Amino acid sequence: MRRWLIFLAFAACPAWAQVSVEQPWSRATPPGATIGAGFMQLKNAGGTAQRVVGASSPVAGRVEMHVTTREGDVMKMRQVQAFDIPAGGSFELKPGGVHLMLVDLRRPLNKGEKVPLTLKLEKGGELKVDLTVEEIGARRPAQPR
Ligand SMILES: [Cu+2]
Repeated sequence: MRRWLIFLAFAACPAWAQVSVEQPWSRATPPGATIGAGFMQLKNAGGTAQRVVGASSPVAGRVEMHVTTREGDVMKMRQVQAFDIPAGGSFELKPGGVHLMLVDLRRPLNKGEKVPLTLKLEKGGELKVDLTVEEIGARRPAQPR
């Protein structure tokens, strides 16, 4: 009986269900732009660390995970293989920092629309979010949501 209860607890709470996304957003792109960005706050309510190991969106040929580093006066973007969300913690994607890069955009992103995006977690499972598109060059999502 006890073993069964433990099994139920796990079945009802897969690891990926512990991860949530707050304020997913993007920025409008000028005509002809081939890249866009995705920002959000990733939260992990669970007791074990989680990793985002991939992302995809129907509006882009591929979605890369980028970090921004400063080299002298130059800001450079570098692709990474995963975003780590600590147990009980959060991980922020924001302009000038860590972000998702939508590469080979199939069409421009327009202010006010919602762009679907899927995050893939290392421990299995996917998180589907809608990026709210803010104006070109926005530094933060509009408030209130
Ligand atoms: Cu980038």
